[in-house]
Amino acid sequence: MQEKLKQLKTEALLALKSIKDKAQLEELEVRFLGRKGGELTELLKGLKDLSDDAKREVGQLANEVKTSLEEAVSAKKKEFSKIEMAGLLEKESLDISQPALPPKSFGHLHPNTIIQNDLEDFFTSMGFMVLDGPELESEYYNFSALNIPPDHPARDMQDTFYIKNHTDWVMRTHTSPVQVRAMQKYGAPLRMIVPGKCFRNEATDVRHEHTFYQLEGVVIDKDISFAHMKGVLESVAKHLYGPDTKINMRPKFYPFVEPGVNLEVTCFVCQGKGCRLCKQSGWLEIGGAGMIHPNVLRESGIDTKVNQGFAFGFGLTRLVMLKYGIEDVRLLESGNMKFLEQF
Ligand code: FA5
Repeated sequence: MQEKLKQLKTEALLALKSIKDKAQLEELEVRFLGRKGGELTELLKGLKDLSDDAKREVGQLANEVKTSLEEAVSAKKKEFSKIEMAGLLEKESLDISQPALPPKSFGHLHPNTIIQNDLEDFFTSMGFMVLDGPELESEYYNFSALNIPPDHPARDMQDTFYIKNHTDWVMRTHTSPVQVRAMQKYGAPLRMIVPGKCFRNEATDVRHEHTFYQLEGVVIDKDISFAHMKGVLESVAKHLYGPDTKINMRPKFYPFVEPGVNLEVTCFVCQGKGCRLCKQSGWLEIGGAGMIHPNVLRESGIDTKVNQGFAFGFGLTRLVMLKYGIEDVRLLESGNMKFLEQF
């Protein structure tokens, strides 16, 4: 039996040498050391027929064989684990010199942003600063400083979102409050524009959104006249819509300018002949403008004896609609990818 044990050990160790993977190792473990039917277990069943002395001797040898086989199997297991880990690490390794994969799709600018960027470039080329102002505005800057005192009916022209428990705060209804902020900060002379988001409590339709963009502009200097204003507004219209575009200015009341005008451009659908979109007028409204009211200049710290100026407020959203022939303003803020992917 001792011979058989030694032979089993030699055979098992030899077989272990040619093992190539974990599965083969498991098979081998079951074959030699398995509790049920393993070769060593089977061999040891013969122990019971031996004398006590022989049992002791053979038992000791059997233990040695079992221990050395178990150690050899466990060493092989560790070897395989190391190889497996190295393989995993190799798979996970990061080659930072490898060129990046090409992106599957590109994002792009929103049409509002395209026109805003374009107009910022256009105005900076004429020496205008580009400014920003708060969207949550004080009631003072949104109305009072613009010559619209509390309880004045002119406040009804722009229905507002007030802030709960802060009745002196509003979501700004136009970009005009930044006129006053800019004059107070920079004084005269001044040339600036403010593109930005505005909010109104509107019954929304194809032309009116609760959230939309305007682009405000102010010019203050000595001897600034209505003619300068007309020149700037006309050059914007021609820049955006082509050299044949004409502008029309109709008198309109805005409390912060005098005189004030409603600014229109040639309808892009009928080229001025009259159609459904322009309500047969041949013109489409794009904003308001006028010579800044002396009350607003004084409130902003401008010396009205020396300086005067004009202001304009384009509906930037409207400019975008006209540029791209968008018939429903609500599409612009809808997040509708089918619509946005066209730009
Ligand atoms: C104003 O907001 C004045 N602050 C403009 C101004 C500035 C006049 C400086 C004089 C001097 P009005 O409410 O008309 O004016 O709006 C100007 C433009 O914003 C409109 O012509 C229109 O193009 C756009 N607009 C107004 N309300 C909405 C709306 N709900 N949705 C989309 N565009 C709008």
